[in-house]
Order: sequence, then structure tokens, then C-alpha cells
Amino acid sequence: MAARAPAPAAAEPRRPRVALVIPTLNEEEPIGEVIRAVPRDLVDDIIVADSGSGDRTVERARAAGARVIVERRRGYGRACAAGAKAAGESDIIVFLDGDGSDRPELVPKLLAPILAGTHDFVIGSRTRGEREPGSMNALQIAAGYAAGTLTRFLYGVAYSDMCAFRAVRSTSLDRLGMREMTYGWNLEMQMRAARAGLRILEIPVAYRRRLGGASKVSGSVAGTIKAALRLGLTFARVALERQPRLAPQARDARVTEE
Ligand SMILES: Nc1nc2c(ncn2[C@@H]2O[C@H](COP(=O)(O)OP(=O)(O)OP(=O)(O)O)[C@@H](O)[C@H]2O)c(=O)[nH]1
Ligand SMILES: [Mg+2]
Repeated sequence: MAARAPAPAAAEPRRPRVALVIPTLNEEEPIGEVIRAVPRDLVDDIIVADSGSGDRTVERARAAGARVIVERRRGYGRACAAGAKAAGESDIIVFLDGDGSDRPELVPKLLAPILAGTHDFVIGSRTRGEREPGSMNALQIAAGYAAGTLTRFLYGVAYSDMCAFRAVRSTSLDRLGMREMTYGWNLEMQMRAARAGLRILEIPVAYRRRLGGASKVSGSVAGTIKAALRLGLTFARVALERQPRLAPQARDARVTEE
């Protein structure tokens, strides 16, 4: 009798594809170092979403191994949205700033709960993490807690920060229907994630001063006022918008802390 052919080996489960999106506007000094610090064994695609920087940001980002997309219309949220779109079929999207304040070496820590299947949205908390002196001003810290108190009141989810460094399942992000094109993008995502009942985890992350270049937001009075106004408008718009009845799991949403 002919020997039976061995059964074909079961297909190895595919590792989820991870894209990292970095919004940039004139970050030629820090961008190379940021990209080189990204753990490439876990991140498949590094996307720099640039708003038409006038310096050598794009050139340096490419030289460091990133894919660059240029969306000339200004706007932090617009750049993040364009980056997420460019991530295509990726399963998980991580966002971090391009000024070197966030720590790319912590990407695995943010990814782990999503890869383990326990969470959909993992957000860094700088206020609960180790901060280099001068990396966050009192207003930023207070704004993070204030926003967290309001989202807790509205949706039962208490964040302690509006940290840009975050990871989200792509399918979850698609469901949120993000619209904000400005600095309100981060807050909008937090509010919508809480309202949608995503499984949310907040993890303390280390944060440092920007590695070079100029601040666009918190470093100037004008930038701070503009961002504060944007945050207020974003909060009001999202909180007041008509929404379908919440799914039962959304009403039970709680941020878990690590
Ligand atoms: N594509 C794009 N990126 C932007 C825009 N505005 C800011 N950024 C980027 O978004 C990130 C956060 O901006 P920052 O200037 O660092 O703001 P901040 O963290 O409040 O200020 P610092 O205290 O100086 O770090 C940086 O990577 C910027 O280059 C924009 O209009 N378009
Ligand atoms: Mg910054």
C-alpha cells in the first residue's frame, strides 16, 4: 500500500501588520533619530505625514527609512488621518510625534495589549509616566486631567492625558468616524473610543523635551491659545453631536490602568 502523503502543515497565523504614523511640520533636526529608534521587528511601515515642511524633514525621514506622504494643507489631525489612510491594510496603527518627545522604544509596550487581543486602543499617559523636567507645562498637565474628568462624566472613561503616542486597531479607528483636522484630533479619538465602548488601556510612558527644532503648540502663547480653543470646540462638537443609542458594552466602558 502506498504511503500516505503527510498532511500539509497548518498555515502559520499571520503576525498583525503594524504601521506607525508620524505627523511632521519642520522637524529636520529630530526626525532621523526618531525613525531610527523605531523597533523594526514589530513595525512594518513607518509613515511620515508631512504638511509641506520647508526644511529637510522629508529628505531626512526618507534617508532614515520612512515612507513619506505629503498633505500640503496644514493641520495635525489632517496629517494623522492621511497617515492612517496611507496605512492601507495594516491591522494596527501607532501614532507618535516627530519631535523626539515620545519614545519609539516603547512601541512594543503599547502594542502588546492589542497583540494579546485584550484591548483595542492603548494610549500613553505622560502625566503618570516619567517626565523630563520642562517637557510638559502645567497647562498641558491640567488640560489632560480636565479632559479626562469630562470624558469620565460623559462616558465613564477617565483618561489622565491627551498623549499623542497611542496604538489602535485599524478596524476600531475606522468605526470611530474621525473628523477633526486640527489639534483636537487626539481628544476626539479619546472621546469617540470611550463612547464606542472600545477596550481601552492607559499606560504610563516616559516623555522628554523635543530633541530639536521649534514647538508648534505648547511652546508659545499663541500656539497654546489656538490649541486650547481647538480642544474646547472639539469637545463641544463631539459631546453635542447626535448619536445612535449606545451599545450595551459602550455604556460599561472603563479605562483600565496599568
Ligand atoms: N503634518 C503636520 N504635523 C504637525 C502640524 N502641527 C504640528 N505637527 C507635528 O505634530 C507634532 C506635535 O507638535 P509639537 O510642535 O511638538 O507640539 P507640542 O508637543 O505641543 O510642543 P513641544 O512642547 O514643542 O513639543 C510634531 O511632530 C509636529 O511636527 C501640522 O500642521 N501638520
Ligand atoms: Mg512636541
